[in-house]
Amino acid sequence: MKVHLLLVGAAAAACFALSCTGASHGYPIDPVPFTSVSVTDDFWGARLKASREVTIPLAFSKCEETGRYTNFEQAAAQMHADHDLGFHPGGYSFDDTDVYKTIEGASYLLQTYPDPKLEAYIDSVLVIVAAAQEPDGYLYTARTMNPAHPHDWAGPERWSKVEELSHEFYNLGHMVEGAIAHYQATGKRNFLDIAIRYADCVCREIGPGEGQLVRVPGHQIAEMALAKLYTVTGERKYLDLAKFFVDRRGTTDRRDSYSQAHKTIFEQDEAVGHAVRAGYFYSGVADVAALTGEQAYIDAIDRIWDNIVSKKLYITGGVGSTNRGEAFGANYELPNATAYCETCAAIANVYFNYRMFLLHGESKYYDVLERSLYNGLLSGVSLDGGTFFYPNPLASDGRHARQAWFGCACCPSNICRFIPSVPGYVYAVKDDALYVNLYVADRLETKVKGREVKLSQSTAYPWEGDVEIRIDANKAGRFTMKLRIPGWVRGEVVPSDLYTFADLTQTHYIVKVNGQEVSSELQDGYFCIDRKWQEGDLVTLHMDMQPRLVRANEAVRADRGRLAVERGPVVYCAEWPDNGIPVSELTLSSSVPLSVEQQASEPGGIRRIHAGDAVLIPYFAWAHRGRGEMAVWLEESAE
Ligand code: FUB
Ligand code: ZN
Repeated sequence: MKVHLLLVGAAAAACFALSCTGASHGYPIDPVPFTSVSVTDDFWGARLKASREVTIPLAFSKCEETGRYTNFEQAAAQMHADHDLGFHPGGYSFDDTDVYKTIEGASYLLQTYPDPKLEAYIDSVLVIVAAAQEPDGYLYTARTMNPAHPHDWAGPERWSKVEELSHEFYNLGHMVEGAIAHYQATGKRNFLDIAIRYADCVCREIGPGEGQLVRVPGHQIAEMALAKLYTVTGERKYLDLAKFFVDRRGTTDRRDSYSQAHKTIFEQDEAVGHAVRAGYFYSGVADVAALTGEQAYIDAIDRIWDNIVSKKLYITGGVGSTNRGEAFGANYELPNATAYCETCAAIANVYFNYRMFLLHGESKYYDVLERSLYNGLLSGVSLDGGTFFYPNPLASDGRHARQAWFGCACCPSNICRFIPSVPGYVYAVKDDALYVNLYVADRLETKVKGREVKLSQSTAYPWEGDVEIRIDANKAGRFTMKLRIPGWVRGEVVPSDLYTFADLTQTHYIVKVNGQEVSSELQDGYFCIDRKWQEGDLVTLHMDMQPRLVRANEAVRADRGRLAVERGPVVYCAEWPDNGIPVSELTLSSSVPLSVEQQASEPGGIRRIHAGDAVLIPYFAWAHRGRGEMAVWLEESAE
């Protein structure tokens, strides 16, 4: 099978980019961009508000306070000086990316909530960034501020340590991602042009040609970013470089599993090494696969996805079990208290599963995406948007607490750019089908078969399993609405035997159109309703949302003899303030009655679960009441 190929220009609606004039993304399924979806949801509305009012202003203030902008100013000053100004490149060699990532998140928000003051602030930051760009486009303050004594990780010359820790290509990747979002949101080219100049510099200096260097990124992300830059500009050289980075990995000087360079991608079948690098790599491979149509890439990421989902995925959707190299562990090595589960790795897992859906159209990828989103990713930021986790362990003896920022700030700045992009994950379109992938109250304006379709979704998901979808306008006539029926309501915890439900509860779902129950065989996990839709048509989906007990595969030693609780897409944990005895002494039996409680005072509509003597709260909401014990997996008792 070949995935369908490039369609230049006319595929505007299909592009990741808003005002895309470049090339199609190449995926058989078209994303519905975040700009087409207005969130009216309590759950995600509160997250977007926290992003706007707290996370993004905080991140910009941290960029100021920690000298991120000073780095650009010093690079500019040194470039124009006739002597060594003696600046010392401290911090991390990728500190520039926090600026780019925060602009990216702010740009998504600007699209939905125009804010001239924020836009002007970003413009002023971009003036500082632009001034640090070398005449040939190179932009990396960790070298430019002191070329004779660059950052310890930078190496003596450009690209000399790019396969190790210089992060020169990582900086490029985040710059391009941020610049494209900014361009889409504002229509301004001031960031995009900076990014294009740096990308052009890399295209000139790196590649298979004579006089070029053969190098691959130490830390991936440039693959995804360059593929996206290709779709925005239509310039083939960016796709060629993305493909070059993918193809040459494992053939250069760097050949280790930490950076997924132990083999070529075509020979890989296991998720290994640094989990963020890995997730970004597999996502970049998916983009290149979509754009080139080469099946060998797809075969490789299919194998790796199977490995993750059957042997390396936490129940929270977190990945990367060990702090040794911030990496994937061995198969079934999923410790709880020492689980690393970096917030960035959960974000990378969402990127990867999203792309797998766009390639294959099966709901199982969204089942994994949703699990990461509502659990291992969301736990990375506090409910108020002001404090963050870097690792997200599944058990704590009380030493964990979210912090307002980190020296290595990859996670908070990734939260900055990810949360505002969530509306872009709700729907997708293919030919005459509209996929409803996430249940989020919103209003959608999109096109199916090239014709306008408007609908509104209302729901109290993830707390309740009832969803209403009303057709507000339809110029597309007949089309198929594909409702994702999540694995959890079909009796499947994850699309593998890594976790299974341990109770005897049967959950059901019911779909009605205009009050009449309809039936359909699921296709690839979707309930398909094919009809000539009229304005006012109402689809309702009811999903039973009983709390469920989960057991891990026996091969997961850390979870042997333990049970966990989840309800709908939300994984629960026991935390110290709610339980009269130490969390480590709480037990669950497979027949324990589970009941749901909602207290009016609970923020964000949170439901607790009572399981015998244990009181449980959503995992993402832990660590809001001071330090103390927490556990997702509780010991199983006989009765
Ligand atoms: O190297 C850049 C980022 O810093 C990685 O993605 C994180 O794991 C942290 O090491
Ligand atoms: Zn991180």
